[in-house]
Amino acid sequence: MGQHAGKEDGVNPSLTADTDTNRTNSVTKWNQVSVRCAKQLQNYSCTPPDGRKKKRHKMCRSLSEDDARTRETPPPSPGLLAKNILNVLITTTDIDRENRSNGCVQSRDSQSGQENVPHDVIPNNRSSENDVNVENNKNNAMDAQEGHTSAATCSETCSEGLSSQHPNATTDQNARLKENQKNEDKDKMEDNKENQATKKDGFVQLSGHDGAFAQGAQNTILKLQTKDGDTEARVYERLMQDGCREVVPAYYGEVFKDDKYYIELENLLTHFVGEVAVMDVKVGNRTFAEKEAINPKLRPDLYQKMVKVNPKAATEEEQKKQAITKVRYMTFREKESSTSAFSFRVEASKVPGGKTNKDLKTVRTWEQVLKTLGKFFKGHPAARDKIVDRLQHIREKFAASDFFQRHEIVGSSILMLYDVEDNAGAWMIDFAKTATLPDDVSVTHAVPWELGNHEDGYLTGLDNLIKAVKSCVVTTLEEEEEKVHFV
Ligand code: I3P
Repeated sequence: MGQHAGKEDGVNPSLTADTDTNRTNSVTKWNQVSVRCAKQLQNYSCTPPDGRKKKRHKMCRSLSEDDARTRETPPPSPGLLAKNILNVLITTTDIDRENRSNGCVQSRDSQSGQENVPHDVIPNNRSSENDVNVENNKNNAMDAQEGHTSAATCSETCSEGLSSQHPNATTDQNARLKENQKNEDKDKMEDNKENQATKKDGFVQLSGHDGAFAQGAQNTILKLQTKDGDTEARVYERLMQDGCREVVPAYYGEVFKDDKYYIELENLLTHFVGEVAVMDVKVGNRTFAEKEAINPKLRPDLYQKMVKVNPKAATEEEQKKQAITKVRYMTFREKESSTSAFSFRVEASKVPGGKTNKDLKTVRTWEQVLKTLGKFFKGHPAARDKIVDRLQHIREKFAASDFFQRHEIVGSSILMLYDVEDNAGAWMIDFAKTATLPDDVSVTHAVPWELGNHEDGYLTGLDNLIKAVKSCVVTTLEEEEEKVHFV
């Protein structure tokens, strides 16, 4: 499923090194899948697999590995069709274009250029004084998006020309051609791998750490939890009791499988038919936990990631140390992207027939954001309209939620999906860094963050996202077809 798999950082203070050791020992003996279903909390008792679970798993049940459970299909969200997961993996080529276009509305008013940001877009007032010139990278990112749907055609054409050495080329040119050929082949292999993974696994992983998801039961996916954290499981448990329940994937409990802890979630693809377009948007003006803001640990890996995005970003001191702190990296990412200005950013997207596009780290201006969204909804204005309605619904639910009044939401995403029939939906996901507020703190979710105020800018980001989705230019399918005829 196209869930963003943010790595869980929340450390449960009740877990000690000892309990972890106990757990590792018992884990090896425990070759079964253990599941605790939220619904069944009151009904089971079992021997927990380890110390950690002793506290958490008052009740759970064991299932053999091949016990193919079938969850009840969760109640479909308004306007969505609940479909069997198997259908999801079949590419629908026979599209009823006539029907689809009937539901289309004309493109709405467009916005171009950051200067033209609508007056009612809520700015994030955080300082941008360290902004650096990243025109090249931005352009690269936009180019990459442009090539998104046509990448396969392009690479076929190019690789034909590159497959043999050109007789008139210099040695250097030939070496470059060879290198390009190698890269093309690598890209193709990765595409194949990705498509195979999608078909085999029944879900699309847009972002997050590799291997963060596994296939669950028929209508579910498993999301990996880190060994020391159960934050996300606790959050989902509480959300299942909250007014926001219907705007997050249904939660079915914790699963222990192949020596790893997972949470079992509704597979959102089951609401759709054929290949699905998926976009992951990280919402909020802060992407790191408060404790990370004061962590002085220097990380060479993050330095490397930073200079890859922008080779000019490192200060002299950072260049000497070849390492930066996590907060430096995360704020760098916020400023390079639209997070600093608009409190949301597109993390990744995938449209039918295209490969996952993660090259979006420098999509920063309002114009770039609108262009990215416009490409995502290309040919599907009706789906866009439904998503606008759904985002507004999420906003209402969020604002009225008891849970979100008492929590800061960091690193959480909204997943937007639609299919060939213009079924469309959006859900809040990724709660690994969601934290309960200290008793004496309350948040508005709509003002800039300062250390200690726990603000996350979630509502600001959501409001801006709604405006952006509403105002991006989305072509109709007919317009797309006309373009093809005239090329
Ligand atoms: C990563 C991304 C992840 C973050 C990870 C970053 O950067 O922000 O959300 O994990 O930190 O490296 P990028 O998107 O540029 O790849 P958390 O959400 O767990 O903080 P990490 O390197 O500490 O895992």
